[in-house]
Amino acid sequence: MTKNTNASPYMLTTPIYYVNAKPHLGHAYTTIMGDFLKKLALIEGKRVLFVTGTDEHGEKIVQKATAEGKTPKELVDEVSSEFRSAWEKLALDVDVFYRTTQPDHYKMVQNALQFLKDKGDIYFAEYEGKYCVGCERFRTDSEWNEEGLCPDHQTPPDLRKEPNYFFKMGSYQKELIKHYESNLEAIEPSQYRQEVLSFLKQPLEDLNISRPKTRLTWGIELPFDKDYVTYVWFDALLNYLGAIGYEGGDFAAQREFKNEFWAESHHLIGKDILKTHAIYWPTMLMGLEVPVFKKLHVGGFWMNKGLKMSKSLGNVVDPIKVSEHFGVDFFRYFLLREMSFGSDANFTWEAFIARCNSELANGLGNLASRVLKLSQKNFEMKIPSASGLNDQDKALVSAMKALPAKMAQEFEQCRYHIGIGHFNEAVAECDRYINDNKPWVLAKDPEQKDRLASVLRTAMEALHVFSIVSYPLTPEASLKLQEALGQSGEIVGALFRVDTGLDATRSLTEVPQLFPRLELPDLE
Ligand code: ME8
Repeated sequence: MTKNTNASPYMLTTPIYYVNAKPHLGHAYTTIMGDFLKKLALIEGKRVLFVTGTDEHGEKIVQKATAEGKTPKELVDEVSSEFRSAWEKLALDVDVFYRTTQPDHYKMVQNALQFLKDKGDIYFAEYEGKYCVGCERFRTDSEWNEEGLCPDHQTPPDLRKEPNYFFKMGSYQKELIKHYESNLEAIEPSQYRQEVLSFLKQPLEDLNISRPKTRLTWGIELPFDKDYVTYVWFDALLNYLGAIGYEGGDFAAQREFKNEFWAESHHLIGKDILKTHAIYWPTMLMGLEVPVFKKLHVGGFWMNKGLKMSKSLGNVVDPIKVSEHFGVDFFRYFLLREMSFGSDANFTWEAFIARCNSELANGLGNLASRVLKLSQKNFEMKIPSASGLNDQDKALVSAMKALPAKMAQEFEQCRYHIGIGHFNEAVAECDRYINDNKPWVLAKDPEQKDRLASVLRTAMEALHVFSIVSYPLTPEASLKLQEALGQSGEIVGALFRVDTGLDATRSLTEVPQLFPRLELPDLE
């Protein structure tokens, strides 16, 4: 990979996940989406910083550790490394794996708190509210369902009354509304921006940002009161700045490179944590005098039999087992293609197998194998040169060259599944071209050798485009295809090669099987 320091920066983050249970399909989806967006930015030639990590403080971590007879430290070390290794097994290209128990994080959070305290944004007061330990936050009266339960965790509220420290979140309400009203793309899909703006019609309360040590000691001690630790969300959200080296305190005075990534910061989250990211986080940034992040990308839930897949409900699919059984490409393809980003989707094995077989095995897999085998057989291992292209050939080549822009148009609107649909339609168009031109018939007639060369070269140009645009989607198969075509496999800026076309001085290599047909797994 070449390092182009002039390339435009792009920062992507996932939530940092709680370590009270091992990673499941929902976490994998968000991290895969991050890796997909990273790879898209890479082929566009950007310089990307992809951040994920683990959220290791708070009450539910202590509850889990106690239940398992471990210290919180033992639990967080163990589960954090499971997350790290899960992303390695899924071949996700993470740049920073951030842990909220790393020592520099403690210092940064304490500096940030002191900065806010010194400017008068933090005060001490009595508080009474209804807490959800699963969400690790107080929910307002309207945020409990008809049975009085947390809609995400199906648990009753814990009534709490105690003195605590507060961040003057309410004082930033007007500025926040103005920010969302003037930045129409700050939260996508747009229904979530509407949801936030309508929530902001109510007066915004201040944020309780501490827990007395009599209740909880597992956290970051407040720099101005040793009897309190920092509220877990206040500590966790700051990871996004910690990942680019923020030290707390005066952001503008700290090193230049941070602002560069921060100005292009994209947070990927699930809709369960919209409020903490769309309200708590930007007001914290305003208090800290740091520019608000560029964009929130809000995903829906993966459901299993009508319920959100979640560790507390125990209905989760293990992403490692799926990808060990089927390979990472099929798994990520299905997740990215099946879900309309922002809405909920169901995970079923039937849908998984059906999509992978009909769209990958029968799609690009079959096409690549047909075209490459015919080329190898009839032109040895050379890329055939086309002596003359007819209108149909030219139309196919130009349709393929237009494909990346067509996909990008959908991706920009978060319609990833539709962009991927355009990819499948382009493969189908190329299939039709092959069926119309019947290269296997041309191959039997020596007088048609030139026409055969033109047809196969046209189809190989299409395969070349597919090998590049499929990199974010199915990276292993993309690289195999580039290798089979004898092409470089250089990723950064690879989209530029769509216009230049195949490097015909290279020779083909063995035809790989890109996507074997899948069978329904034995669910036992
Ligand atoms: O909320 N479908 O961590 P968490 C889709 N530590 N995505 C899902 C999902 C599902 N069924 N279940 C989980 C936390 N996710 C905090 C975040 S960030 C400063 C702190 C994904 O372990 C989705 O991205 O509960 C969701 O927002 C995230 O996992 C919640 O992970």
